[in-house]
Amino acid sequence: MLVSEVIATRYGGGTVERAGKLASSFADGSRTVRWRKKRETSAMIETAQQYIQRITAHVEGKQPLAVQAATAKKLERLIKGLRMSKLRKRPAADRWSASEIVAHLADAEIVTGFRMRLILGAPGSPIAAYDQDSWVTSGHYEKRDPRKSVEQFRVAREANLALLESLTLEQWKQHGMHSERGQETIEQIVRMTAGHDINHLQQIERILPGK
Ligand code: NI
Repeated sequence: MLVSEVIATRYGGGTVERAGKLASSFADGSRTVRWRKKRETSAMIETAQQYIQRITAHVEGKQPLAVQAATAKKLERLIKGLRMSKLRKRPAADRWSASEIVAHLADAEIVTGFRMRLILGAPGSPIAAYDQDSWVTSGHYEKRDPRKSVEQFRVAREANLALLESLTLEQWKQHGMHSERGQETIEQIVRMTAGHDINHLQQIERILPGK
């Protein structure tokens, strides 16, 4: 059994309580998420701890590495055959389009890959948070080709999974200090990344019904 499979098995049970049904209504979030219900608008501030719980609840009972390995194909399937205009259409003025979501996933995978390498190279390193909404604007996500975003995601993900497979058990326990979430080990990052995948896959499914 590979080291990564040992870790995956360990995570199989899942210990985090379910965040509840409300969680599926969240679009996304690192610090602040906006919760929209019908046409009403209500803003909720989500703490770092609530974010961790909400995201990791998605992987409860699942193997994070298996989840991560399946995501690129799921994204490909979700956007397959759809016109660019549909993929770039926002469900509401302040909600991301499917194309923006896959651009976010593609960029987030680069961030995650960098963070894991940072931790492995110098355990205990500080990890800077980033403003994902600002990246949508500054990175011109509205101009991204969603198929290219999925390809970027797939390649970055494969590289990161290959790195994880090579790690020793001690390396899985190494951590960085996230500026908002505190100590985060490679194991936790892998688990959160898998939950983050599911969160956004579900979000895309809601935007593109019938897929
Ligand atoms: Ni996200």
